[in-house]
Amino acid sequence: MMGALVAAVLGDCVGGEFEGAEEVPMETVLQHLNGLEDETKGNCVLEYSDDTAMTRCVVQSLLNRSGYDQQDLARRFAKEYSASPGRGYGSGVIQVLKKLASPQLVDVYQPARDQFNGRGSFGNGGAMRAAPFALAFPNLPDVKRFACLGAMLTHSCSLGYNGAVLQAMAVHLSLQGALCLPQQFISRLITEMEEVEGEEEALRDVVFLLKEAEKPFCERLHRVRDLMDRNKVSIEEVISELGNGIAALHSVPTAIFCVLHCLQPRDYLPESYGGLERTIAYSLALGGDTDTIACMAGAIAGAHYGVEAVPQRWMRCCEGAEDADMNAARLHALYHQTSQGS
Ligand code: R7I
Ligand code: MG
Ligand code: MG
Repeated sequence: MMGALVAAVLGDCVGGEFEGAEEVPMETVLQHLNGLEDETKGNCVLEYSDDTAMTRCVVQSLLNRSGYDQQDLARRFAKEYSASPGRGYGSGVIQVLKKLASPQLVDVYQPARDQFNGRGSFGNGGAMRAAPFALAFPNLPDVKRFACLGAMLTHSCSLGYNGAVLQAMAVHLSLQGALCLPQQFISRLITEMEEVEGEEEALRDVVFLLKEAEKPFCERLHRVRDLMDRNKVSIEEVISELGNGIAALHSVPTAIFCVLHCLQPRDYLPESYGGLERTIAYSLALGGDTDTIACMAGAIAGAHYGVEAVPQRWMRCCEGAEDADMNAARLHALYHQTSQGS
């Protein structure tokens, strides 16, 4: 369970180097990762970005309020942004965060609804911070519900908040050991998303939103399954089939694929790497929104492999990794509390 939050921070910190790069040769990725192991460099510090900054707000809010509290979480997002605005936030979400700071605000979901001419953002900012919901609630319906609401504070388009629901579910199932049976894992996600995307509001958004499939996340998850079944898949194919961009639809299924693909050793990755290291390295090699894809893949993989699998040498370099370790333990306690209460 600690693994999920720690590996998410790791993905964000090490992925920051390549965010927005079009193509990243694996060699460059491995060099970057090897650099973290270089003792002579002293204290290397890779700063975390908005992905971790907002995840920390979710963690703190869940802990302080012993559950989901929209007012409290909205206030924390706004406060965090105004304290450190330079963490690389998406250009749209900044407007929301400024409005959330207003003490006159009555409906904390309203600023998100006003984005992009009233359609709401489809960015991956809701999904990138969804992991703590998977850790805090013992049953899947709660995980889905609160991941969705937590995302809607900034992302009111179904393509934005459903990405958060999918990411939180992937982490939650992974925590329960579901990645031991990868085929069943992906099938379960598809079944769950069939239901989520069947909801009326999601359909309306998507139809309005142009050429997407009727159930866009389900369609992408089917592509993940097809790619999984194949022996050899090139990075180019992964990018063209699943995407590596800033939209939740073009990054959450991609992150899930990274984890599944790296369950086995791959000949282009060092033999000394365990699954968690493979997952992060592979996520970076896709280029595009590397910090966020590595952060989300890291959360899912970290839940599966556990905190013991996180390389100490990498962890030492990443701002906020120690905190994540501590916070995950506290969230775990909340989980037990919630499961006994219900
Ligand atoms: O989703 P969001 O919080 O951004 C997260 C990303 C991650 O990669 C972070 O690491 C950080 O780098 O940013 O922020 P938003 O501003 O809501 O969405 C991100 C971007 O997606 C926007 O700036 C837009 O470029 C684009 N976008 C849209 N464009 C047109 N129409 C999101 N929604 C729309 C839309 O509806
Ligand atoms: Mg970021
Ligand atoms: Mg990013």
